[in-house]
Amino acid sequence: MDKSIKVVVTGAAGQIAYSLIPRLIDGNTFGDRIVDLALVEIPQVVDKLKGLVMELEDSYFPQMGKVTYTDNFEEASKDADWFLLVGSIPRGIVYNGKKIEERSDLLSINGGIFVEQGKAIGSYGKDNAKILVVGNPANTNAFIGKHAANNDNQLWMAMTMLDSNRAKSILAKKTNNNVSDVKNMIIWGNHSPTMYPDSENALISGDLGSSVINDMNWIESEFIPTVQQRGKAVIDARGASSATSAAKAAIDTVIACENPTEPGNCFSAAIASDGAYDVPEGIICGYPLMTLDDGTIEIKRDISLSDFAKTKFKVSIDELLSERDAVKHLMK
Ligand code: NAX
Repeated sequence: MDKSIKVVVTGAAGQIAYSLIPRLIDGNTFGDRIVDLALVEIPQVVDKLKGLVMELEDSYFPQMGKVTYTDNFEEASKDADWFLLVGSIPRGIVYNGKKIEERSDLLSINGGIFVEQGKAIGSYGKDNAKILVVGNPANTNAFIGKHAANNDNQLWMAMTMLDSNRAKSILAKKTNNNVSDVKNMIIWGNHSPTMYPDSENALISGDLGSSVINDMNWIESEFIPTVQQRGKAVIDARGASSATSAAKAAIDTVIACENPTEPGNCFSAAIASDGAYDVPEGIICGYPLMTLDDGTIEIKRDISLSDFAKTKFKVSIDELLSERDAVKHLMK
């Protein structure tokens, strides 16, 4: 295995990145490999990264390699193995005099960024690069970026691990288990309030959620809406969107991709549909995934969805299709 790895992080001066970046070089995420970091920001704030680099230098991370920062995404992309695309305009901030609450606003503001970044990744990133989009609307940003990259050897993902971790925590509390006893917590569909967190196929201390929780009312009226709305609840409580939990989820996704998945298990992220589970091809959809021994990442295809699950999942697929249609003009 190559002893060094290059990771690009956008939005590097933002709040998620502040929690995320140190974890990339602490030896847990990439083991004993040396990690070169290319940190990217917009021109207005790129100089702030000097301070972050100073802090990284002062932290004694033995796995830290070369750390660079720039506002030039193409330059940062050269030969990168991983791209963590965090940079975007988050919900809740005032942008050009308007409070950004709606996904449609996020789509139009952020979509353009991902065309340029996608082209650079396709041309300059490693041929087997993995790309995790965190910046919202994550699925459709990844859809735009993947199309612009036009390089099918690279793997584009959108993050749903935070939703999965949130759902695990709620199921663990409900069933008096530790959070680590809840596995296979699949998030189907879009990283948005339409996502379907699948309690029925979760494994709770080894048993299927459908057999452990016999309370459809709780699932429908509490569990699902709480997971779907958790991002907003954190914004309301904290006055800022989720940061440390989002950073942890990004790290969890990288670790899940870098290490073979235990037989029978799966992890959550959104990738391009190849028609699996009757999802229209191409849209970036939340699926159960497995990392095989050779490092390939595949959709786990043996999950059975109840009629209830299919109805919920369809709502999210329909939303992804409408987002796809809304960004058609960026897909030339
Ligand atoms: P911050 O506003 O703290 O940081 C975002 C940073 O991105 C800013 O420093 C900004 O200058 C930078 N940026 C904007 N455009 C850029 C570009 N073209 N290239 C490089 N940098 C750029 O936001 P933060 O709280 O860190 O959140 C970042 C994104 O994550 C938001 O879009 C947010 O909605 C999204 N989230 C996604 C989650 C997920 O589960 N997929 C959960 C958490 C979070 O809400």
